[in-house]
Amino acid sequence: MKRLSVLAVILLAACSPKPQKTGVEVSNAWIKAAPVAMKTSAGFMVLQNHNARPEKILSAEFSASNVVELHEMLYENDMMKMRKMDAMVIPAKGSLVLEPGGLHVMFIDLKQDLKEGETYDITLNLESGQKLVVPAPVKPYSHGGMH
Ligand SMILES: [Cu+2]
Repeated sequence: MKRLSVLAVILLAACSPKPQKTGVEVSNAWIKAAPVAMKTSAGFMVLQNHNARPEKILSAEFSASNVVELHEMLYENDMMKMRKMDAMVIPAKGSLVLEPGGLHVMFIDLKQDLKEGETYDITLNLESGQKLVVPAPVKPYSHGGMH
């Protein structure tokens, strides 16, 4: 009987669900290398929302530029344009990809060169009140001036 209850405990432990991830997880963050004369750069990353409700990025902070905006790229009259967004939504139990040619965190009026090998924090202010500090390495990207 004793042996049985021990076995039951072991089985219970093995079958109990793994601790569920919560919150927003960030991966593959990077910043486009740019000399200060270029004036602008952009940050990219993948955001994974483990929560059962959507999360919103309301704004972002970056120490190496005077202005930080949330941007999207879109085609309008056959022209690639960038547009400022009021917020970015990370779907419940879903992900949001910030990548060249799409969504990005826009850094305007750079204060300094952003050189390959450096790492800067991008801070995201979420609707839930959480401040997400994302360390992002600077990487070269040579596909034109647009983000
Ligand atoms: Cu932009």
